Amino acid sequence: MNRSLHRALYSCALVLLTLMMTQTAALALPSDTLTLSRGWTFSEHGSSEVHPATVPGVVQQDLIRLGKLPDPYYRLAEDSIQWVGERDWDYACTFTLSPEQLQRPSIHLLFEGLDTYASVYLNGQKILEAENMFVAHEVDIRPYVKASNRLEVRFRSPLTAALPLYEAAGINYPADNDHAEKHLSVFTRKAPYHYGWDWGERMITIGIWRPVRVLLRGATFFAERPVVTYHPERSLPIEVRLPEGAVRGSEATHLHYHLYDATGRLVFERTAPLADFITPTERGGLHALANPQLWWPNGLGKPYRYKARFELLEGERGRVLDVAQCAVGLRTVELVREKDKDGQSFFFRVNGQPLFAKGANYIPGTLLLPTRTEADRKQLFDDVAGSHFNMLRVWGGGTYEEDAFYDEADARGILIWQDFMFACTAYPGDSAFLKNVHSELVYNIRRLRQHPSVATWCGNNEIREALKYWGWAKRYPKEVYEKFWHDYEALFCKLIPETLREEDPLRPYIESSPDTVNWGRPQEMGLGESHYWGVWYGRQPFEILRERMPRFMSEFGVQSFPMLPSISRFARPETDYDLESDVMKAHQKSSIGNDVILHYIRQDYPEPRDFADFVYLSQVMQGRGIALGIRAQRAAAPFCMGSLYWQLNDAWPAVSWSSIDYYGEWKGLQYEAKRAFAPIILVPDTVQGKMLLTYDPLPRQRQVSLTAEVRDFLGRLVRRHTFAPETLPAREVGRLEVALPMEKLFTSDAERKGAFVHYELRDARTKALITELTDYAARTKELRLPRTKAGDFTLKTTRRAGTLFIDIQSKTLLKDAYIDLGETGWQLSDNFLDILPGRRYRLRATRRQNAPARTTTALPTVTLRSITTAE
Ligand code: BMA
Repeated sequence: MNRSLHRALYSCALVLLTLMMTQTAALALPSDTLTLSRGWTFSEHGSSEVHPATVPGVVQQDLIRLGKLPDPYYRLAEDSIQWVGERDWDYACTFTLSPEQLQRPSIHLLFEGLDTYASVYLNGQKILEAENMFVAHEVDIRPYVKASNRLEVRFRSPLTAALPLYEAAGINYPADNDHAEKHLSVFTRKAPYHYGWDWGERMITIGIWRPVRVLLRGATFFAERPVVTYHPERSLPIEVRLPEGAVRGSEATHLHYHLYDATGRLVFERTAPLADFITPTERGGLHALANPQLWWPNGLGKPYRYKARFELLEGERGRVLDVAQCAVGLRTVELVREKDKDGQSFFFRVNGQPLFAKGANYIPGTLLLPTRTEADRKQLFDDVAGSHFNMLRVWGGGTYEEDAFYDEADARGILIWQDFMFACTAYPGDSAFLKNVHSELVYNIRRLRQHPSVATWCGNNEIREALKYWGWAKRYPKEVYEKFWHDYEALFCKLIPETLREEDPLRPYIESSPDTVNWGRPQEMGLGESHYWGVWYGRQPFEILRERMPRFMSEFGVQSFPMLPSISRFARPETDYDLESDVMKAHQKSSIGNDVILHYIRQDYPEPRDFADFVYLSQVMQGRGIALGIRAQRAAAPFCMGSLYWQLNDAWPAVSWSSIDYYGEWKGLQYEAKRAFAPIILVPDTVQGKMLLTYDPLPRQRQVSLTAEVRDFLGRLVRRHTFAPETLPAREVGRLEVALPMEKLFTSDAERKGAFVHYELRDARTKALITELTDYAARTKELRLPRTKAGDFTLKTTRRAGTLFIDIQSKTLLKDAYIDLGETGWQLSDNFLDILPGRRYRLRATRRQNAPARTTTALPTVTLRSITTAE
């Protein structure tokens, strides 16, 4: 390599002098922070080939950038990328400190995340050994730091690092999602899904995945932020507590605390000795506030946030030694588990009000975690808040998300059910493992506890269920199986709850999800929360979701294919557009997947005609089926008080249970979920002959009127039925049952197969439309749908500024119409809808905020597919 280039690569920059506080880091960042993000290099250990490195980043992302690794998501790339995770990699950079900076009493190096096994050297001196990607490391480097410094981070392959532990244990742990013969993943505190999953490829990433900073502080500083909690039952309801050990150094005597409202107006201020905040007293950390604004979840009010600012003072009016700030949301969250006549309740109460949880399970949006952008995050929260979600479960096989994720959840009113990162396998329980996990617990609990959005902690995903029902008792010798239980209890029944009692006593803890109910034991459904997999794994019809009703549905789902424009980004139409092609099989990680998808399509829909039709029908089936479940669960309130489907998103382009595919395209399910999670919905049950009006708490009572119009598929009115007006009471999760006179709506078999019923719910006074729904008295495949001919419908696309308008009108019913723009990156105002005969539709399409820029100004070619139209 050319020497000057070599030198240039090694010369590192001191970057970004931030004179700002971050509001979210658990460790209150001091006023003087150097972020080391430039001038890094990386090389394979032992190789002289040195390349510029992205920090934060992982080796794989740089190798892709350098053209040394293929796009890991394209076609069959998976096998060819595995070598990277099997090798060791070195990172290095240099940085300088000015004479003034070297004078700072405290100089620490902060790694916010190292993935995973790393030895860190500063000027040749080893300063850190890391072995957990979920923790930050802060090292006092004052003894070793100089004007010019060389920092080296040497990573070992997580596979070779874990091998001795595997061999010493003498057990191949269950971990069936770990796509290797030896299940090494359980020994390593690294995102479990990196090792593969039943929706994910395997990519063992390695690198400095979160920022590196030099913290230049005074002799006294905040090592932890004060914690603000809200206790409405007390006369002084706001508590500001300085956790023990939160202040380093000996100069601080007082804390100056300010609280600002959302407009920046100071609403409270106090200076008091530290002791009055360590054990909060009315002279210090306890106070009231006139008219406190509460933080509310999406749909129930504003997610109001105050801003708190804390100053450490030397003397009551003395020097400011350090500053910390954070957003504060005043709210209470309880998880109510009370014995009742049906078993045991399971619901969240927010600010005293029972909440029906609406949302989905979230997995990391890529395997290359550091490549995610702010636009990705904003788009994600736009998607979920716009679809009326109020909760996401951050599932335990991924990662604890970055601070900005929880900030966004706080700002959008999305409650977070936060799993600890353990999923679907037994784990070791030796003291070294538990010690490592303990540091992970403390770090993440402290980092996240100030977020009003974080509603509950949960120990793990499905491990209790697995121990009981996944056949491990037979698969392993008795003593091994007993060890699994013993280690399980040490971690989830002891270490985690004990740590939470110390660090975050107010927040609920669920030991394992599901907590009690196994889907194969319907008699248990009244006891709590369930992952209902009778639909999908049990191949039961969707309609069973009306009967198998848990107290809270925390997972249920079926798979579909990604959108066709998305498939075109990872597969080649000529060779790969076939269920049996190697590429499609490689992107379907569930061994039973395509068979089960076809099973469910055949229940309700005509046989798919070709690959594209299969893709389309998989989405119609998934959307309609899961929405049936969501509606039934909402209609079963207050018995059932939550509906989180599996799964919101994808980590790579895959056939999966997601409702938004890897490229951000909404599948049929996301549109259906948005409708089914709307504040007021109609839930018809044509079999039982009833209609349920189901609604989230309303600010005031509402008079509504319901009408039903039966029309044939050419739009001709068959009959009209008006129901008596009803009153929806205010302020409760409600349901109102109305008898559906099915025999009056459809009077013959011909009508049942040749007509639809369109319901409209209107405000009785203003006549404004609240919600509408089209329903059928027969399965789609039994309907006598007219074959759509050319000229039966019109589709016109126009553009005004950045918005496309798509106008549709049809003479015949277009059942399950899917509007395809032929390319990814567009957000449609609606899709996967029944286009009713004679009605005009105008859809809007805008670019998604994280979509790549288009390379053409031409209008996209818009096509329409429905059950009876091929194109
Ligand atoms: C759920 C999840 C995942 C899995 C999914 C589909 O139970 O917790 O582990 O991907 O099932 O099988």
